[in-house]
Amino acid sequence: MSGLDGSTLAAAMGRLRSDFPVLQQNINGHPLVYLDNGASSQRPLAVIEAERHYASHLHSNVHRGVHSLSALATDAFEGARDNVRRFLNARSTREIIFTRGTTESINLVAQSYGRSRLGVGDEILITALEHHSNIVPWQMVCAATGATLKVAAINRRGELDLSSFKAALSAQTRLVATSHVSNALGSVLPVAEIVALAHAQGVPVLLDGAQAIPHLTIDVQALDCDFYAFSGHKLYGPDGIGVLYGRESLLEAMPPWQGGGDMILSVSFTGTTYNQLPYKFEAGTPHISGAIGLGVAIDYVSKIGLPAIAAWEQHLLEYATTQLSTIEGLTIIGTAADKASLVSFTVEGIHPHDLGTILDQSGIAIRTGHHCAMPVMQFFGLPATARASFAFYNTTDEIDQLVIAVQSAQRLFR
Ligand code: 7TS
Repeated sequence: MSGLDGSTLAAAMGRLRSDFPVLQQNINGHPLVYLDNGASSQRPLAVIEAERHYASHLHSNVHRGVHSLSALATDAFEGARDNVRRFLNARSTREIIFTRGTTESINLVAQSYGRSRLGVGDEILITALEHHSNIVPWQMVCAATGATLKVAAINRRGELDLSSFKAALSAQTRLVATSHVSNALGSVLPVAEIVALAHAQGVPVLLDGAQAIPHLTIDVQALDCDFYAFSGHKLYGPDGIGVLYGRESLLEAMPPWQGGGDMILSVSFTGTTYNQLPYKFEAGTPHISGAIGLGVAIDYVSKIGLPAIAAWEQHLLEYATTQLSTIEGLTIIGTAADKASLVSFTVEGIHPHDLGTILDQSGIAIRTGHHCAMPVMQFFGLPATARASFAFYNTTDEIDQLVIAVQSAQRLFR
């Protein structure tokens, strides 16, 4: 099935959707229309089966036992790491660290890289588009070290203001941390320019790829980023598992951030020798079934192909933008020239939470609120927005149903 383009993906939609048990349900008496993929996407049977197979036949601890099950579990776990490496085009599995998700990946860099290198006068540079997961860890490390958090501005379309970014990048900047795609608005950030500008000053760059990973082909060598963080549950994989890619030379120089089993070579009461990469950053028993499920999710997505997924999702984005724009009183928040497949909007006279509750009565799941990006809401002077976020398994019919449900909510509130 590899090499699909957007239209052949559309033709295969019935078969693709049948891979997802969650999508086959009725919610509140209506077929589920799942448009909250930005929060978490659904898992195909292949992933569910892989987790079940692990629990039924392979479960054991990894890297520990000489017995057969431990060896099989270790092989499956390390095989998943190699899938991630290939998916990101990282040079080595030493650069692939399993974490609980994007949030933990960013905290790892903040606590290990940040705490060990930052001091008074040093600066961390983020953007005004960040999820709280790429703000609060830096605030914490700044509070602990005396460093300062700087924020590059955005414009009214929800695009990064590159001149503000350039002005904020200074001789004191020690790290740039930015989202690849904004979860609140869908804006794709100019990460190539960001990396080039930062590297010209010798500053490493962390990319928060939580919202990019299901939509864009990620090649960490082409991006030339120093860290890349993402979560399994936004890539049709399990929750509680995620990845931190890190450039090997940086990871080598960073201290561990959590201590415990697996991250050591030897321990005595006089001192400890740490394990090699990537285990130095994987203290304790990892989420073995989660990693295996993520490996299978990567296989699943790769088989469809990210170019086909991106083409279909761009079609959905354009269709949704056009159709929603016909609704009087509806305002789309975030109109960047380069967007991933999500639409944030407000409807005059209806609080987003009320709208979300009404849509739920028709089986339509959207996210409403500040999307863990309160500074973005503050910038637009809004308490919240409604957000429809699309996966490759969504259809234009589902967008039509969204439009009809918004219009009937308007009649209810009139
Ligand atoms: N960064 C971005 C850009 C995100 O969108 C999210 C989750 C995170 C970090 C945190 O990911 P986690 O897996 O560690 O929780 N975003 C959302 C969302 O938009 N709606 O629910 C979760």
